Amino acid sequence: PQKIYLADYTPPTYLVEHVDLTFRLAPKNTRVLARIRFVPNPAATSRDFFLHGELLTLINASIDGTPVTPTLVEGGLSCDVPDAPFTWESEVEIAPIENTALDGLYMSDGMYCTQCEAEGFRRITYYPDRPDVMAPFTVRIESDLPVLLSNGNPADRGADFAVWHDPWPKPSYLFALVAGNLVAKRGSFDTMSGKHVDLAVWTRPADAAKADFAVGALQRAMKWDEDVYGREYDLDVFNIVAVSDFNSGAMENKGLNIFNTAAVLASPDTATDLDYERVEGVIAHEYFHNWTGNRITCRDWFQLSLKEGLTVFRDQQFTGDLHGHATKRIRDVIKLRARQFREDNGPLAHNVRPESFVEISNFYTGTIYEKGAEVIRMLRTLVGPEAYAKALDLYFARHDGQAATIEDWLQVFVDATGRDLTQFKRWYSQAGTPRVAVTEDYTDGTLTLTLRQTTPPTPGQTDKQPLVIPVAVGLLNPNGDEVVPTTVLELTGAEQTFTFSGLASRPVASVLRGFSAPVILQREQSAEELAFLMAHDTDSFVRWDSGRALACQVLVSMVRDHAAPLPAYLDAIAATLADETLDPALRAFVLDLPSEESTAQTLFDLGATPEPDAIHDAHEALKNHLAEHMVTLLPQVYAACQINEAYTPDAAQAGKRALANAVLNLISRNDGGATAEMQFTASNNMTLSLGALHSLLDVGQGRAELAAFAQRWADDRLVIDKWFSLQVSLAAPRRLLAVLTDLTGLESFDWKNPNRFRAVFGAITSNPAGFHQADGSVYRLMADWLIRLDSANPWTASRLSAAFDGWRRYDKARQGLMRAQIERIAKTPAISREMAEMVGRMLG
Ligand code: B3K
Ligand code: ZN
Repeated sequence: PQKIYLADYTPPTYLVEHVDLTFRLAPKNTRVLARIRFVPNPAATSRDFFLHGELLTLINASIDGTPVTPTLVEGGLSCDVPDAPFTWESEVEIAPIENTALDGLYMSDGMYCTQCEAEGFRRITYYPDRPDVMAPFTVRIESDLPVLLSNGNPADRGADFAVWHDPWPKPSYLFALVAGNLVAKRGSFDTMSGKHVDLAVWTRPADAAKADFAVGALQRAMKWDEDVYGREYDLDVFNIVAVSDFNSGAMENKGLNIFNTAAVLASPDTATDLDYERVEGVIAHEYFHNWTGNRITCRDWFQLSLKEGLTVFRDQQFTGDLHGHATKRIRDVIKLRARQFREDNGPLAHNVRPESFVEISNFYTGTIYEKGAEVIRMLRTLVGPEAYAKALDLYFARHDGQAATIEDWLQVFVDATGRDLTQFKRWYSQAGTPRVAVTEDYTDGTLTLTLRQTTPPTPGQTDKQPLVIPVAVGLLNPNGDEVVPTTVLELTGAEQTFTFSGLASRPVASVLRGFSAPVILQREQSAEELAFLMAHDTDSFVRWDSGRALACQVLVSMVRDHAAPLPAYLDAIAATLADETLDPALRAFVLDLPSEESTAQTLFDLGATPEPDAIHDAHEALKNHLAEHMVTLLPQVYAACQINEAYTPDAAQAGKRALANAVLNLISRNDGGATAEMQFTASNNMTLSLGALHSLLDVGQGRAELAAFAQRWADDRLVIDKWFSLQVSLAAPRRLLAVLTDLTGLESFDWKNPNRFRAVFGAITSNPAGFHQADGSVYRLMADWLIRLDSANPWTASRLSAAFDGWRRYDKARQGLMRAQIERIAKTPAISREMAEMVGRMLG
């Protein structure tokens, strides 16, 4: 497949002044009429005229009213055009009902909807489908469906048509259209300058009751962006539409966000507390894109993190401000380590700004999103919050209405702060997770910390340069008092020392507070010191992470040396759990053990070959030890977490429920699931129901409850997705193949629906011992299904193929079995470009 390079960027030859589209909707033969005003781009180096187009039937085309016969080539058309402004008109036919890729215009539950990012607009009409071509759009939709929506403001409405006008120049990837039988949950927002905005969240009639929360979340996001970033909304309406068939979480189309139902609908009995937090976070994320993405967009897709990293950072700040920074940070770090560190440590590692790709759709990754956000967080830490705000103001003032680059982004920081960011920029061009080794020496009242950074080689990048790494450090006295408050050390060299003098006694250093940089800390710490930090650090992140580090040590020695868990660890966990001054949500996190996947990576980093069954057994054994060690404490904590008030998803209640569920999981190991059964029966919300079900399955119980759950929620697809997922992720490893075979044989396994497919095959990665069955049977089944899905929906299939990315970590036999499956996918005739690129990189 053809690679595209950042270095080959050339400006568009023609710009677009205005776009007029008319849609005559019909499932098998929708007609799209386009009228586009082109003007020569003075910055262009040629006058070649090329329009992207895929899966389109061209009916006719004209230039300034004169019919033309363009040359159709793969991926689009070219045509002789004037070296002066002209009007291009075309009519094409498309078949939305046949669009199973869910890219472009497609149908879901009888409604029409679109997904254009990154390159879906070319499946709707011929167009320069690249983000640096920005234009205002007018859209006319002809259909007798009751609700007809597009971007911008409503301009006209008749019995069987609607016209929308979007005055803000936008790239084609932000185009959207929706038509269907939908109902609205409405609200409004008055902006900081007094503009009234009508808000609506559109759903299928059956889902109407689940849209209330989304309206409130949108209002909170609009207010926060005004208060914190000074950003005001810029249209008369803001519409959100919920769609059941959707490849990603949601899409920030101008004024018309389209959402996966999973990321917008919520009600207490069907959504968990985490679902609520996710819904609010995704709504905020898509809303924040209005400025960071839409008003200022990306010059080309290599700059994707310009909008995604920044918008993720903004949504993280938002959720932290609303619900508490401590828990939000821990959750984000868990996700970063699981998703991005894994990617960075394997064959799919890539830069925050890639330099080449075959399919941009393969780069909606943890690195572009979450590492991109970490890079911005570090920048803010380095320059400080005031300078950050000043730089952002400059960014909005200077680049509004433009398609910008990472260089533009960094330049506003240089101009606002005078700081040289040459070395910092390496975060964008160097892949891999840096390791920071910490050693310490204490002599005569002076503590010397030596920090050494190294980044392991990644595909195509063997030579790594030192990065600018902000390492936040604090020092504690042996009695637990803080003697040196948080100080940010700037590590710029390969090795550097930092000293703290005038100390009365040897302190305990708390390092990487708040997870100040996306690095792996390498530090020899005794169990006593980690337990001390767990009990005393003023930084909640280090408190939690010390518990993690200790758990990691314990698990490694259990797997490698068949050791019993350290009593110091069990005592530290019990002490934390019993500490009623600690936020329940933080106590719940302390019970959340590292995943089996992360233990595998730790062992691999230590030079061992991870053995999935042994790791699984060690994790189970550790949970049993914890349960036994805290046999009297657990029911006390559980009792203290019970809530009598009506359900709300707020942080206080959610924290208690998280702790109740975490404790219940251990209690079930002592009582065989009796308490979990009671919780399941008594529960009136999804958080506690699912928590109970989880605990029951974990101890080999729960068959009756699973059946009751399936029956009760048979008509609720999002809840049934959870039902599928839970059974896959919690299946006993040796039973996983049978479970998968049963589940995929059910009539309700609608494999073309991305949520359903992900519920089953996306959950496999959380059951590594099941996935890595020694006979390779699960590898084979997974590959079969990836090949099948790829023929219908390459985007979702190629993303899930990353399940195989860790294949080189395992023993020779498993490597051979996985490799054989990856190669089988690669050799399948008619495999998509997306999938071909992914398997190619994994074999790499
Ligand atoms: N920008 C979209 C990503 C869509 C993925 C397209 N294949 C969602 C988001 O990041 O907000
Ligand atoms: Zn985004």
